[in-house]
Amino acid sequence: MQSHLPQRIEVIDSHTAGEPTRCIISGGPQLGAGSVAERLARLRASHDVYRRAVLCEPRGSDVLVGALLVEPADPASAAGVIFFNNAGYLGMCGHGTVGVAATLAYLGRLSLGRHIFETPVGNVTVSLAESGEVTIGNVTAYRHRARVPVEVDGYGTLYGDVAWGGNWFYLIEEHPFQLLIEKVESLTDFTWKVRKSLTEQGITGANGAEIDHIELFGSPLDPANHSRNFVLCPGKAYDRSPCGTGTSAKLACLIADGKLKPGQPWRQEGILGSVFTGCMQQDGDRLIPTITGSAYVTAESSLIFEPNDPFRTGIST
Ligand code: PYC
Repeated sequence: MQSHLPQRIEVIDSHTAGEPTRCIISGGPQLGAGSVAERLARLRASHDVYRRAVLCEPRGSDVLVGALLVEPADPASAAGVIFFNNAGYLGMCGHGTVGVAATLAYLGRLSLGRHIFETPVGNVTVSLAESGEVTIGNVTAYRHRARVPVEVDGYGTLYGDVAWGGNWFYLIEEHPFQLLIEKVESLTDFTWKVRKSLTEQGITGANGAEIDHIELFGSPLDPANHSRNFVLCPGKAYDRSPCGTGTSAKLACLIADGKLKPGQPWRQEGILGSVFTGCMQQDGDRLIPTITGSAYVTAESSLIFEPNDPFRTGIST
């Protein structure tokens, strides 16, 4: 059964390193019991109107990432969370997890220390420090394929790694661009072409999964950092933050190339100059990326959906 929007949905907005997150606090759909992945399947099949109404214009924008809080399957977990954007749903979201932690702390619902959040792609840990800094222990990240060629119209053959960091990424080191905010339009055009070329040429993540994030790397502007990136998100917006899942994918590639050791910090600078500190931690035979960053609450709002509003369910293209 398709669901109908309520008249009001309560949200808290935050930004993490410049990238916004809109967390639905109340008024979300009833998704029943089960794992967060099962509830995402129900949200996608029967309640997608919530995503469009909350995230897309006129109430949202292409840049926003949404976070729907759901009851965790395990009562010992602090929260279940489903992330979404203007184009669809995300497996995990690093900046969004930091934003949700800051939001729950703002509401007095998350204490200092270590907690578990359940996501559709697995459990992550969230450690809230007294400074407000949040460290995520992400799902396992790995490089799926190294130096995969793709033909891109106007650019010839490019090479990139395909890696998982909670979402699928194509990571490019060699490209003709300077990673500067004033070049964002050409960076977006280029990475969008890469994304379409990957799809056309059948280049995918494991089990045919679509690669929906493209990541470019370059030298950092601040010598205290190790690298700078530009990340294109699935709905064609660029990530204002250094991207938590993208940094996790990068850590997996660095480890696979022997360029980083477990426990060694990696300071990833994003296109705005904001930084996530990443580190690959050995946990038995698993490698767990940790990402540290800070988020700030920017608004506490009621979204209103008047019954006669022709755009009450959002403008989606
Ligand atoms: O931080 O993982 C992230 C992310 C994914 C898309 C936007 N931000």
